[in-house]
Amino acid sequence: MNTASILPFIEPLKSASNLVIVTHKNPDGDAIGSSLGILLLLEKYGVKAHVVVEDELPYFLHFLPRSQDVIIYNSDPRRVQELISSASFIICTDFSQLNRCGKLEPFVRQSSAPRILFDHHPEPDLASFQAVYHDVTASSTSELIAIFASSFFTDVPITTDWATCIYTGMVTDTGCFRFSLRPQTFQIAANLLQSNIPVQQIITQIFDSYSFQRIQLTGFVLQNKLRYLPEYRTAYFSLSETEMMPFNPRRGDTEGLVNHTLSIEGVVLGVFFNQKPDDTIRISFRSKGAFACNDIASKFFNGGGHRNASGGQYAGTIEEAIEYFLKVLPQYKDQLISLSL
Ligand SMILES: [Mn+2]
Repeated sequence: MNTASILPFIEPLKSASNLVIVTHKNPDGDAIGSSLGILLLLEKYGVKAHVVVEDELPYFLHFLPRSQDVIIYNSDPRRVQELISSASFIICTDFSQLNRCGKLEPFVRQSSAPRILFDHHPEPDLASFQAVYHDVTASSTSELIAIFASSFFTDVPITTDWATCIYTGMVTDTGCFRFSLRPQTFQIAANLLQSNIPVQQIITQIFDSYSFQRIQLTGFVLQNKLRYLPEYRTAYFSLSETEMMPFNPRRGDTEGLVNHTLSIEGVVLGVFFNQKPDDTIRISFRSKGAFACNDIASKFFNGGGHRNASGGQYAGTIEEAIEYFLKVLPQYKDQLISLSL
């Protein structure tokens, strides 16, 4: 793990004022969990800090302590802009490229405050940060925050709220401790459990809080939209705005849908093409084992991410996006077919 660059910032962080924590747009449990984790940690030292993000939190993260204090750019752009421009430090969490913070990117770039990155995505843009606390083998950014806290911030007690945020991030990014695991992940999780966190509530909120319509949407996808290509060990589906409308989707309702593709025996690659309200096509990739779906995302769909979970985009129609994907797929046939699971 690369930690050396952060050492000169440890003490200044503890006495910082007007610190801003920025995470990626369309935030998930790790983005918010790790951001609130840093917030709660630094507040112990009297640091005045704010978490800012482009768009609103999905409903299932509203249970997180202090989530109501996250400031949403789309609701209050001027406030977020002011906070960033007057920040003495900018902490970035859970993304490796600054464009992942969306509309906040220009303000973050304009600021003269030192930028510190906490992240576990491959290939961080080192040139955009003064310090980087990064480990691609960590299950989540939240796991990294836990290590960071236990390395440098041991003079303050662990609180239940803090542990709840960190555990939520870890549970999210590991799919409830199914992947991206290493021994340390469980050691940290075990420590968090000792802090009296509401484990059952966290699991219920993250994994078992779907609306009835979301379950019906899942049924529609599996019955009518899922395509299976056994010769490529690939399954994919698409959803247009029009198709989703009858299910009255809430923000976050398509989250995790793509994982159903991998439930099919032998499937190595799963893809979800999703038309967004702004007409762009967002594409989610999931893969099993050594097959690196982020290679497809970064080479062909202007995206990236983790080896087994990544995303990209396509400018055009859903049909064109699928056609393009199907044209690219044969390049990966040998890899997909030869992979042992
Ligand atoms: Mn993450």
